[in-house]
Amino acid sequence: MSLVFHYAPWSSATTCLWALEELGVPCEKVKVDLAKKQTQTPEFLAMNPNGKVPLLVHDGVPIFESVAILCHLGETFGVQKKLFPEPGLQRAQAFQWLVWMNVSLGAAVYKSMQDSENTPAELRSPKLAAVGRGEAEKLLGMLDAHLEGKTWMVGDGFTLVDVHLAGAAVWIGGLGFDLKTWPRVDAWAKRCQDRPAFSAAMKG
Ligand SMILES: N[C@@H](CCC(=O)N[C@@H](CS)C(=O)NCC(=O)O)C(=O)O
Repeated sequence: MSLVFHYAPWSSATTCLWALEELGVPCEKVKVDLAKKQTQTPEFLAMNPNGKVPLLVHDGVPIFESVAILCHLGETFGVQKKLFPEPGLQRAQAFQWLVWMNVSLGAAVYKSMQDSENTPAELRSPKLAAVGRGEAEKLLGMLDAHLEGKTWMVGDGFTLVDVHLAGAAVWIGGLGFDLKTWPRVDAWAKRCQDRPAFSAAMKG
């Protein structure tokens, strides 16, 4: 079995890196320099025409998109280690929250960045950013309500769903969303980040 993981530190790849640390599966890690446009080389694009990290190559088969990688890692290595639900309704809930993170909360947070310095001046839109911020705050409220009376996102134990969502919470907190506004989110994210695998992944 061979696993090669292409990543950049502090990027969309970080939660997959954290998942790999939690799972403890042997994996070759290849650091990609985004500033040098190393995801746009012919060699990289041949593996991932989407031109982005994360990229996992499992036995020669490339898999891109962080949520797809997390689901694959979870199904393949996580069930036995109790880090991913078995097939069934809890697994459906795991898929639900992982997808929700990227297409709902993640998209709203990206929209809220439309007036930031990272957006080219001609594309900046304070109005769109305000709409995105409102949407993201509403969704963080939804996450807070979900966590009422719960220690972890899905089922009774810590899973890769916690990895992905709590990793995203670090990113969201760094963008000026004060997580203390959502105390259950704040406490759960800290609980997840206390894990040694999180610190290992952050070292990149
Ligand atoms: N939806 C993708 C997003 C991936 C993504 O945007 N990756 C960025 C880093 S955070 C990237 O590789 N950018 C390089 C580029 O666009 O050239 C995922 O979750 O995997």
